[in-house]
Amino acid sequence: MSRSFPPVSLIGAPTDIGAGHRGSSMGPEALRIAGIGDALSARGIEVVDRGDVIGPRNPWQPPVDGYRHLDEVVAWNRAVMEALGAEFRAGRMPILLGGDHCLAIGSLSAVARHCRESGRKLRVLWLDAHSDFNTHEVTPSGNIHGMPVACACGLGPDVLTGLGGHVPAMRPDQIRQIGIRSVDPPEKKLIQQHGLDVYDMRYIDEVGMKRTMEAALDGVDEDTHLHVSFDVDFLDPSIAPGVGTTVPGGPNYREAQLVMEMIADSGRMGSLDIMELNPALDSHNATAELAVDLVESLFGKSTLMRD
Ligand SMILES: [Mn+2]
Repeated sequence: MSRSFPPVSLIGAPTDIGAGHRGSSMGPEALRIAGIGDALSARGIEVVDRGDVIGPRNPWQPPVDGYRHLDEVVAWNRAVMEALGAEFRAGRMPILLGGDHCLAIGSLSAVARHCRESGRKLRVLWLDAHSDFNTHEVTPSGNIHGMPVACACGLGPDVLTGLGGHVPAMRPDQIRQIGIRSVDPPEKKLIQQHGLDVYDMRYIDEVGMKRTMEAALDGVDEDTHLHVSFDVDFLDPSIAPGVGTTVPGGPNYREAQLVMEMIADSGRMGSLDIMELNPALDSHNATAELAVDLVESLFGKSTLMRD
């Protein structure tokens, strides 16, 4: 069994500018140390590490008008968007090594633009404990890593919603959220208003991960660009302690592997974010190593005996 993948570019974005804990700025290096490049090369994939995009330091200030570090968040996301855009134009698959999840505003903007320009359908799989659908009116913290999905759907400050030049960057019906188990009450109301498709842990418990993924991938075809935004806090904290916002009751190791294997089986993944890994909270880089293990499955390394 073999699949062919386009050449891959690793792009680090070492910042915790949108987070409530310091440390995800060290995520890219932890993923490199855990061997993400070699793991993909070993699967026969051509991999280039582009190094890190650069941006402003984290000034660690309180929120202003419901946003923490808005100017810095814009600068980082513009850098991410431009770096990913260059890879798409070169026919390569970007893997964004975060960094906190606010950087998905830049990656989603780049992916949405790429799909508009290439005439491809977009499907985003958002693997996360959180919906990240807050706005400055309802955010409890002002941390912009809780807002990227809302921004992508046009809810947020113009400097972020308009980053890619098209507002909204995407429609809620292009997004499927999986593993959700922590949503603020006003955020829940917004999600319902905008009709976001959420497969929360209750749904997964009731129908199982296989049927959840079949539903989330339904309609994906050869014209679809699948973007996977993997927040490491998607995983149960018992197997992935190295994140700032752990929530109990997430997918276990085997369920997470099944998610990745079914995405691989679709053959349509065109870009990937690996976000919120926080080495300062990890134990001997185990969470980074688990993330690399799961990425190998996303690229077709199967634990199964069948062909
Ligand atoms: Mn997130």
